[in-house]
Amino acid sequence: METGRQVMGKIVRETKDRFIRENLLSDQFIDFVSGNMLPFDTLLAYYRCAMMEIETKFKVLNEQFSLRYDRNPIETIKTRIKSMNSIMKKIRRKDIPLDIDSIEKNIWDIAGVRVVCSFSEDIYLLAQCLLEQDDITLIERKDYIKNPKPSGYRSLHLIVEVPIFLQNEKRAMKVEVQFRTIAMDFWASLEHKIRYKKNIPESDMELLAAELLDCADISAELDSRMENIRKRIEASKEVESIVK
Ligand code: 0O2
Repeated sequence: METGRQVMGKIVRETKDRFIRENLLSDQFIDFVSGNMLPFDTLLAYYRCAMMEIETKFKVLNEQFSLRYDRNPIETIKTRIKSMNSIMKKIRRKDIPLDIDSIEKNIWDIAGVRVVCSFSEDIYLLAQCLLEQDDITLIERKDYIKNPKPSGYRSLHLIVEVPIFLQNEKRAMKVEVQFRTIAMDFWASLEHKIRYKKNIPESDMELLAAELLDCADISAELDSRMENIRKRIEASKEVESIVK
């Protein structure tokens, strides 16, 4: 004799199974995977190349800054290719056709480069240096530093196109570049982890969101105070060099 709990568990399992069969394993999805694996892998390889191009550009800029100003504006550079799972979720959310051309045309963050800087000013300087390069085309700019998201999220997002040179062709590929300070990155990483915790009761969510927003304000304040300290040190260095 099954208990009520076991019956409920069985219903949940069956519903989940049915959902996967009907949604994720639809004929359309299976056709897409079996017919497009090679072109899809090729597309991902192109995105990896584009990501490397952008990463190299930032490494070069960092080198040049360290020679010229005796400091590195970039703390870390992280790169990632969007997982198949996230790409599929985005296709569903944006309700776009399930084919390679449509993925390339509509999903702009398959290749992602995150540049973590020491100060907010460095973010704008590096963004400008990147955009001034003659092989870079700006597609979209979202400034969540000047206009933070309601969650408190701050970061400068650029979607750029960069050419990659293949054996017989030149191809322009889109890359999403996210610029953050260490404080912005610290907040976003923790907020992301907390947001995806599945066992937080709905009743606690509102309170947590308010708390996270407060933490975002504190991190913005910290960024601005650190930037002021740097400016003061630099100003005093200038005075010293004039006096000498
Ligand atoms: P992942 O794994 O980081 O790629 P769009 O891409 O235009 O369809 P949207 O939401 O308008 O969708 O893009 P937007 O605002 O430029 O933000 C996309 C990315 O920014 C997210 O990627 C996150 O990396 C980051 N982000 C945006 N808002 C938040 C936030 O409130 N908190 C945190 N921690 N990160 C945020 P994905 O696709 O979610 O995932």
